[in-house]
Amino acid sequence: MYTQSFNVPDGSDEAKSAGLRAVAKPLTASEAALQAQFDTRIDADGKIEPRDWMPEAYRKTLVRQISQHAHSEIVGMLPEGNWISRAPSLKRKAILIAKVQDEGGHGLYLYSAAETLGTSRDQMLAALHSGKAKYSSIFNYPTLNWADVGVVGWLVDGAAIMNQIPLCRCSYGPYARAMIRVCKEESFHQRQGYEALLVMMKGTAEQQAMVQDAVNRWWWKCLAMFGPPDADSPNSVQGMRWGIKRISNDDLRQKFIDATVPQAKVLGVTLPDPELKWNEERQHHDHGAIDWDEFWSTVNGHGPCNKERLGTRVKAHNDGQWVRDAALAHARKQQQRNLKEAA
Ligand code: FAQ
Repeated sequence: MYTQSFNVPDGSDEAKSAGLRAVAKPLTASEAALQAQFDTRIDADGKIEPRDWMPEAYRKTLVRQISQHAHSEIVGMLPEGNWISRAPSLKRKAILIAKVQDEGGHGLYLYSAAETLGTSRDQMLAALHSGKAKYSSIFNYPTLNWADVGVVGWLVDGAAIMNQIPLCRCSYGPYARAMIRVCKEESFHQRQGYEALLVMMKGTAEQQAMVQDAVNRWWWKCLAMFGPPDADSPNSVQGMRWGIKRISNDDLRQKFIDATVPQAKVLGVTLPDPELKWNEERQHHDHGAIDWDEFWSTVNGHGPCNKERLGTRVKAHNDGQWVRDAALAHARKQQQRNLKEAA
């Protein structure tokens, strides 16, 4: 359904002409040479690998974005996980278990990608658990009924794919490679959600109303997932100059809207925006205003489920301490046995 090409224009020329460099003032001549090498590789659309020299700000930006992304996948397991025990059939239950498990896997690839930048998983988790690190705003809203599970698949995973396909071309190799598999799996997630909704829309008037109600509650939140408008996005220009982000927040949001409108039509639901209409001149849909105050309030910890989500994650981490202790004890024993055998 989402076939966004891997080689869409990335707008980086704009950033280049703005004269942005990876680091403003290299400290030494050898650093300046390394910086020049790095810039040349970025300009040539090459990949940066873990052992390559990179500016500290590039490393920091990647750790910030990749760890936030990992946290989003892990916290993102919770709204749908809540419905595994209440799925309406064995088939739906099996699909949902597989999906939620995939999200856990995505979190783990992404933590591993971030670890290659020299930040430990413990550090990243500590930042999440203390509320210092961000995760996607979308997972602070509740899934009230089964239609919400379908809508999360259709719209939340749909928005995630739109955002993540360009990340397959990210300049940092481990992140780009992780995203290829993540995107393939997200595509299955999006389709299963859409298919579940198609079935409900062929059902009773009550089921149809449930789908419409869920779309009404999730639509605007999904548009905010792409991040603040470009003019208010402090990280975008540099992120695009470095080839980490390839398409801006607003452009991705527009692509998502344009792709979703025909899908809503096939499904038979109305997207809850009276200002949503095709603009012949722009060849895009115009849309109404997003409530950025609500977005920031949610990002800053005051959404409907922030406390519950973080509390659940911290509890799961603490409850799992014995597993980590046991694994470490086993590894130590194994190591001692190997040493004894080698002696
Ligand atoms: N929520 O300057 P920008 C998924 C923050 S995974 C919370 O534009 P940037 C799979 C941003 O971090 C969904 N915070 O930042 C799934 C920054 O704060 P900071 C997650 C947000 O990095 C599906 C500040 O606002 N996907 O859904 C949000 O250039 C179903 C200023 O923003 C990713 O993480 C937000 N929505 O662009 C799982 C993809 N938006 O860090 C389960 C990778 C912005 O300076 C079920 N990430 N902020 O303190 C990205 O592409 C980028 O980081 C953006 C933000 C586009 C999210």
